[in-house]
Amino acid sequence: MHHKKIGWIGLGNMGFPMAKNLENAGFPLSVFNRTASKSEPFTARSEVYISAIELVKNCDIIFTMVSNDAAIIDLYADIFRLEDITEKIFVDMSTISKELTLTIAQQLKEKQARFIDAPVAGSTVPAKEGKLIIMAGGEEKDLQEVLPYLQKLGKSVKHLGPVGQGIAAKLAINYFLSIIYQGLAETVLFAEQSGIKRDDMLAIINESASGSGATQVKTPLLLQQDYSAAFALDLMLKDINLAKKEGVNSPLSKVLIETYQQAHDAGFGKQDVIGIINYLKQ
Ligand code: NA7
Repeated sequence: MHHKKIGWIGLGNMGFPMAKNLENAGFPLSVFNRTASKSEPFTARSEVYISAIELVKNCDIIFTMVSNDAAIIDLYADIFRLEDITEKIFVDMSTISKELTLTIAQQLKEKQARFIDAPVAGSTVPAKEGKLIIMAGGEEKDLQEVLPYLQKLGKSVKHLGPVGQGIAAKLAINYFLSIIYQGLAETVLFAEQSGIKRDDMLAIINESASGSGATQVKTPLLLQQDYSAAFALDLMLKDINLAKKEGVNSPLSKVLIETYQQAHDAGFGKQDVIGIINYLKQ
């Protein structure tokens, strides 16, 4: 049987552990990252490329997990220079705009290539454990071809419709998360203002119906005051702005955009998203 050659572009906080899971599963893997040093831990078992274009040439299925629209635009500017990409499947797992998703998919189609948007819910811990939730948009037969790989990255893969619908679902779930994180930070600060210790309040939240996986994940960070990014505040700001672009126009959305933007402007953008608390308590 012909083994498909799998390419992975983007070895950031999310892409690195995800690519490692594919490597550990034994798939023939090729990797590329703009900053070459991040590819170093792959040299023993995978093929490391120093150009995205060379990787794409040599692979059948190409995953991308990069920051934002600008990164995807850069990468595809290179990829579209390739003469023949017929039948290749491109799977973008980044969170980018729906508009760009549809544009890239269309341009690939014109070159007889295929596209799936497959952004994820879950940050670095579920990424390491292969327990992400994957929201996919695209043709069913294309999704079937990439399913064996997606199943090594996630605990569930949901096919939500044509290209763009994965991103649509992702923007909705992250909108909810942005509410939870700002709500959690505001609640903890309110309780502290009334003399309730942070660890007591977090224990109450997590034992109560208001607790969730999201509050539990951020609890140790809030207690240890460790704000190194599992999911950077700037990435959340990007996602709420993408949701706005997609038409979210609720009362809360306006407040969220304003608060996360101000937290970014005040210099908290590189912290974890729960670092919103540091902005709010100023
Ligand atoms: P990170 O940890 O900020 O990683 C971003 C990755 O994107 C990293 O590999 C970057 O390469 C890469 N990148 C950024 N800009 C470019 C350009 N212009 N060209 C090529 N590669 C680029 O983000 P996460 O892993 O947390 O998140 C990834 C996505 O999942 C994001 O959409 C989230 O919202 C969800 P570098 O190492 O900086 O050279």
